[in-house]
Amino acid sequence: MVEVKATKATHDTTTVLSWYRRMYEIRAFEEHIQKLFSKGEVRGTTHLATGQEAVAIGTAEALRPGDKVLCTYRGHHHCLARGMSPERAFAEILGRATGVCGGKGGSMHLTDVTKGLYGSYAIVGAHLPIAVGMAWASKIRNEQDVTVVFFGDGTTTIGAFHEAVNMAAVWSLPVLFICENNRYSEYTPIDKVCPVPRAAADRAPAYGLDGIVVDGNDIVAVRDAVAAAADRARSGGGPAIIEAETYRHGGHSRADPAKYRPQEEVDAWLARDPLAAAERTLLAAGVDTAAARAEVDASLNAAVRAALAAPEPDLAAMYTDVFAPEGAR
Ligand SMILES: Cc1ncc(C[n+]2csc(CCOP(=O)(O)OP(=O)(O)O)c2C)c(N)n1
Repeated sequence: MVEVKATKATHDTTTVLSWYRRMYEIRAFEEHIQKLFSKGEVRGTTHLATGQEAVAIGTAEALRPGDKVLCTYRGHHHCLARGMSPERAFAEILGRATGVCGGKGGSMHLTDVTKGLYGSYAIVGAHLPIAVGMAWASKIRNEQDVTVVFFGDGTTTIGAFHEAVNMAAVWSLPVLFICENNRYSEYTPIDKVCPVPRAAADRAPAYGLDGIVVDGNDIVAVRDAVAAAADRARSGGGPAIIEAETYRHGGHSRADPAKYRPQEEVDAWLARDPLAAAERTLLAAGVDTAAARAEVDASLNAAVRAALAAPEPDLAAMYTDVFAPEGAR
């Protein structure tokens, strides 16, 4: 087991402010989604990642433009961190034609290959073998890209996780399995269904890998762990399993009030909120954060207005993008 500790080094306030701004954008984006959902504007459901923003920003900081990312239905933060346009993400979640998938994917299926985002997947574990296939393609083509696949702790109890990690390890593929351990698989605490304390990292040795554990609420620790694993993977060192310990502040989905969680647990994790921590660092250094928030708020408000004003997809769009004979676009 390798634990990547948070670095004690201080970072210049410009860098911390940029991380704060990006985490705040994700948080505010999801607050808009929650409001739109309450007004009945979002069809189906939506899964928020409030509290998990540092995993997304830390990973995005470590990746190169050509690297590929796959995530789950809880993926707004990964998509925004990787550069998806908030306006097109809003439009997608609102089912508008200007959305990243033409309004046909919704909250659980955000995708934008121009930003290296190869899909959000609602079937638990289904995307892990896909990520392995993508990493295999990179290896065959002699490309230097790594494929990153995010999943939750609950996913480690599904067969596809074990098949994917096994094949990636045997073929030494450049794929990073990043488990966002937010301690719950829907409404079930992970320790009720998983026999080891670290759902992903403790299982890594069974596949000949080191289990890497990192504080998922610390951008620097996440960035360093991912950067080291990516460097190794690019030079033929094979896959890595990184378990980022974090917490979702809310329920599993918008329909879940999350009453099953002990209040002390919630309070302890709220005290470790990565956004609030970045703000404390900045305020202690005398940096005002209000201007950054105002700027983000103004741009997100405009993005929501534009998305709401956009048309719904044409009925004929139902028959397009069903097959990809020329590959993904
Ligand atoms: C194959 C499959 N089985 C069950 C479900 C229902 N389901 C949706 S989310 C979820 C829990 C996943 O938990 P975890 O992997 O920890 O991800 P998190 O939601 O915490 O990010 C389950 C069982 C599903 N979507 N797909």
